[in-house]
Amino acid sequence: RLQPTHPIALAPVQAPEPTVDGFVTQFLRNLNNGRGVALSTSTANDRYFALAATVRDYLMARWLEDVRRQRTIQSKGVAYLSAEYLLGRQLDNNLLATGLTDIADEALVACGLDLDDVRAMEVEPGLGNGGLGRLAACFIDSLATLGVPSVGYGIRYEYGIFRQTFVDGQQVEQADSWLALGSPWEFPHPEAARTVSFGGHTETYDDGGVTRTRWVPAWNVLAVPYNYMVPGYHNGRVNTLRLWSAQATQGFDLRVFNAGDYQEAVRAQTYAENISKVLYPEDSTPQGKELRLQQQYFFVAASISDFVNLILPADFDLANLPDRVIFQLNDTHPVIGVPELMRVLVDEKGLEWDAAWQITQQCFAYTCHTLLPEALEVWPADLLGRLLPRHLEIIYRINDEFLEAVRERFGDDSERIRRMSIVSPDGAIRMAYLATVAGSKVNGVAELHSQLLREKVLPDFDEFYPGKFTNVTNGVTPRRFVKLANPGLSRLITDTIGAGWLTDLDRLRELEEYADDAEFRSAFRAVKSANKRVLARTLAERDGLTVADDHLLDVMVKRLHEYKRQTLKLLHIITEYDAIVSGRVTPDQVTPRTFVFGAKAAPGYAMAKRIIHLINAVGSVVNDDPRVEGRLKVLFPPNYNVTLAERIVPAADLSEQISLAGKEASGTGNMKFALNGALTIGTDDGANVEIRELVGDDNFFLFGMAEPEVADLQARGYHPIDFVRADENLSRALELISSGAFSGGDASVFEPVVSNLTHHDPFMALADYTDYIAAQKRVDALYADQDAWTRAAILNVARCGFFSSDRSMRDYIDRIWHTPPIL
Ligand code: CRA
Repeated sequence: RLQPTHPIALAPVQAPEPTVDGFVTQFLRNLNNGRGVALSTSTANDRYFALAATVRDYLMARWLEDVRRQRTIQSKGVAYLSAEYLLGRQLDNNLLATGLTDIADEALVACGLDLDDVRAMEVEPGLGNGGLGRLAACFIDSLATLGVPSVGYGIRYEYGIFRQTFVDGQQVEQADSWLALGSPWEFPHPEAARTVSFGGHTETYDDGGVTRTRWVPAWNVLAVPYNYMVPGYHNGRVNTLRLWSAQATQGFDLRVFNAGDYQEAVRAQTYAENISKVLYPEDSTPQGKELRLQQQYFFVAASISDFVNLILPADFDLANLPDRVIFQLNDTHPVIGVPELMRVLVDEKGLEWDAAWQITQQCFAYTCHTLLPEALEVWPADLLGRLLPRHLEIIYRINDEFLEAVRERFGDDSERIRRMSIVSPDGAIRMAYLATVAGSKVNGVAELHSQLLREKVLPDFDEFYPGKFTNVTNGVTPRRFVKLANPGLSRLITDTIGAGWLTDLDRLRELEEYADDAEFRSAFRAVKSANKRVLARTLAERDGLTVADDHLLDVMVKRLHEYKRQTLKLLHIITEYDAIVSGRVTPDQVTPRTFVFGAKAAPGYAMAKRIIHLINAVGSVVNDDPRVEGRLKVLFPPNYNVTLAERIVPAADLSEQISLAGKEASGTGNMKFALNGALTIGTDDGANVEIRELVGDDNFFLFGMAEPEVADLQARGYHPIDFVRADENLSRALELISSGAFSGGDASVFEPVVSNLTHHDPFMALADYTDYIAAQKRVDALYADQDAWTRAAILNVARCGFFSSDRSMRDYIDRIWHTPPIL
């Protein structure tokens, strides 16, 4: 092989000069050579692509070096397996990581361009539904910032989470064609494609005197990796996110095409490509669809093959696999990876079953993200057997051996065996149980959630596997959700306590003493006001909405779900409205509030969609009523996403975290708001509990039943109508809806919502209503004292450093992964 001799070829890859001149030169080069246009004829999209390419160029040398280093050091790394990554826009984040934001700004001005105009061209990759997907994005940011070798594996959906519009107040979904203009951040590597098989049957064969099993699949697809840079913050590190795209193995059939059957010629291609076509828009509830299982197996099989066959050196001894990798299962979606690794080790690499099982158990760990029993994935055995016959056999054997061990320990307790079996009585595969049996650790995502997971969802497993269960409370990246989203607050913090807090968020504690400093408080308030004006501008441009700048901004943004109780929030709004229009209070007795909602409903979730309709209906009545003018306003901008969150969160005064206790596993929006100086009104649920403990009861509006009380009421028998009778405000609010006051007199439109609440109310909104209204009165009282409010808001910021995803990652490393950073 020829050796390089040129000095440039011998030197490490060079980044362009980190100066305005260097940036301008590189930007124009990318515009000319990369886009094939001159500055004078370029479109906004050309300029966005050239800018992104320029940022990439600055990161490239570090990325190539990190990839090289991770391969040569061969230390243990994390392979994070997640069906979702809700990344948000990349440009600002990547600019921030390089520390070149100001230089880029100046460079563009020097080219006669405005960074904001170019920014606006970016379409966010919405490759996730909500909290779980956004969490994965925060985690890979923190792993890069901590310098931990890791790869995020997932799916490159051609269409991400749907774009939401409202037509007559009702949700209408549109395809999210985020790739329509291409993406400047991805690097396709078709030469590194993996083949993923499906269907067929299994057979035994004689392998030199040993009987072995093999899978004879019926069809294959190609998994083509697309790499994305995941830069650490100011540490010169760049990790990789690798998303798989499905392609047909042999493209279209030219023979059939020539014979004139065009559709048939591309059928295989279309079928294969459907696998990565679209994200399932379900949040917290699984979709038992064959295509979904195909998606799951597709990305997990490709990822395991990538790691085992391409990343590891060819002579690697697989007995040592646990020293090189931990596959983290982000909920049950990638759990099919467990039988897949067994299949690879036993069938492909020739290991003995027991040895393979030893290895597999050390190589996986499982994070559960829910408590809703209906949200735990279960696959019918016949579906699994049809699609992945070998995997079904492997699961049965794992289950047989597991149940044998249970019998050994507890005797032939058939009730217990039935409860613990990975295969349910009706023959379905319980993926959470499989993950628990196979995982070296199982964790919940907040203290309360982990406790309930052990005590209520998987108690038998907790008893059987002492020490397997642990907690890692979720976190959020302060780079995106404080520094980028809230530059004003970031500047104030740095001016007050100095730099360095963005990677050491506990340092926010140093702000505590300034809560009593009048000058700091007024600076803090000024930041909040400025953020409200930024939001007002955004909503005006984006949706034609107006935001008053003297209102308390009361925000509830999250997926639309009955357990999250958007209806409880609505009942509060209706109660306030009713109090004014019925003359029981005068408008000036009401704190002026703007209520902001953001929420997408799963397209098949009829009740959630009806609640969206109701929010819009209440909004238009309230907003059009001159009697409440200047006092109450309801805003529901459509298509809530990461980009909009970055505007809403820093502007909020009040954060609504009002799920029924015991239902929200953690929540992560709650953390973002508190870190940006909003006060929380919330139940004792998920991470709210930890937020309240940290910020203190005086700086948090707690209301509602705690989880044991919920369980108690459930056991005694819950009759929502009792609560309607007991609270006149509540019965009036419900009556207003039933009377058709928000549906032009047509009582039938929202009848299903009211009747569901008064007869079933599965998430006990009515039981918590009275206490919720009382807590809102405490909100009003504190808000009336701006100094006291601001003090509480500052203490929220100062005491929430714990919720950095850097801390979450350290906890995973210490308790589960044991993957030290490489320096
Ligand atoms: N829907 C939980 O409901 C949690 C996130 C991230 C969720 C949230 O309370 O903050 O996960 N669960 O841990 C989930 O997706 C499949 O379960 C969520 O995002």
